Amino acid sequence: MADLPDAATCYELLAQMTLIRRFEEEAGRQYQRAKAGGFLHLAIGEEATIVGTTSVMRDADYLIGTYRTHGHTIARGTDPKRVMAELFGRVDGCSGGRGGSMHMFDRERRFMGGYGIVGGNLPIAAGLALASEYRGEDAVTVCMFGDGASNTGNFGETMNLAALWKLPVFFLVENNLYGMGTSVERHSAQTDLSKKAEGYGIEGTRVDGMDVIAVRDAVREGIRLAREESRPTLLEAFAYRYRGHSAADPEVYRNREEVEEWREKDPIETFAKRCVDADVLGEREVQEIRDRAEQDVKEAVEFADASPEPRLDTLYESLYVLDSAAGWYAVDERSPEPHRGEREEEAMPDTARELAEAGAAYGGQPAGPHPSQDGPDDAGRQQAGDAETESEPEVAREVDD
Ligand SMILES: Cc1ncc(C[n+]2csc(CCOP(=O)(O)OP(=O)(O)O)c2C)c(N)n1
Ligand SMILES: [Mg+2]
Repeated sequence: MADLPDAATCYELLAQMTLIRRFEEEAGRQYQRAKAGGFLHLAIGEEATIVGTTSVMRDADYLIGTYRTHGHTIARGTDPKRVMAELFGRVDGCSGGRGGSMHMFDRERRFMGGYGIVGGNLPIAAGLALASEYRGEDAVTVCMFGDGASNTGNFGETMNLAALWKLPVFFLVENNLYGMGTSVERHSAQTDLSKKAEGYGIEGTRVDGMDVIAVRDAVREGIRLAREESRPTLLEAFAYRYRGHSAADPEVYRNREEVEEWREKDPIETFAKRCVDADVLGEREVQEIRDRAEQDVKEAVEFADASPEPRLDTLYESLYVLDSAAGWYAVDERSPEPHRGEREEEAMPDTARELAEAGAAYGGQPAGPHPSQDGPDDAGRQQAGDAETESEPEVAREVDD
């Protein structure tokens, strides 16, 4: 077992893991109370992998993750208040309330998201690393993704280019044994995921992702190789999510005993005990950390509750592509004059509301033809028109993702 670092570092590691755990427990509770919309994926049980990794990153390094990244955002230094406000869809959220649980983002702290597309963050990580190299920055990009993501085409494509171009990137697969309800044995021909990039020239190692110190040491070396030798490597960290894949998971693929077995190895409890047994931290300090986390999370909820919802007339701000939902067609029309949906700031409040309601109602519809298939005008107006005849737009809640 690797040696413990100094007391101040141990305190900080334990404090971060404890805060993330409390934050996510509360996020789950707030979700049940319908304070947070959309999907909610909790990483409870995976805190040592998260904190072990970020604790050896420099401020200038980039981190990019998946849709299970509340903890990663907090560990990167974003105020939990802003993370909770994002879950609540409020203006003070770290993505302005536009992203929600799956799309945390903090450019200032170089946390580059937050992606809902499994494996979608991998090529972006290579792009970030390429940009750093191009600009002569000393930064390393750390890319974290799930075991399921290692099966995507993006994985192979990214590994190939990262190795070929010797990019300053470090890959970490958070192996929590399942991709949704499918175990690694049932979804991957190669179950030793650390070997999965070997054919591309990327070496891999494995680490106990429940041990924050072991993760720190393994990640430190991976980052060093990326920074000093431009050598990308892959680390497989074994961890376990105690909660379901998302808030709507009947968990038929595993039994209670398995979850209990992993709880015995809880990354926070075992680390706290180790620190106390080694006299590096006292019981009093451990309690102080718990109380502080409790208080921070309470304040985060209060802050999020008090933060306003984004103004309706800002609905179309910060959108890159608008033509993905019928009723919200604006940039798929190519003529130069402004079109419906483009000038909400200047529109009368009624127009903004009408557009927002059409879009929200469409969100509750079964998937129909994309507007561009039949021409934006016909299909788009048809869908929006249909929705208007319904008395109450159906609110889309999580069923599956
Ligand atoms: C390209 C793509 N395919 C499928 C999905 C649906 N989906 C969402 S999460 C998930 C499981 C991914 O598992 P893993 O990579 O192990 O990450 P974990 O959820 O365990 O953290 C799937 C299949 C998706 N979001 N994107
Ligand atoms: Mg997984």
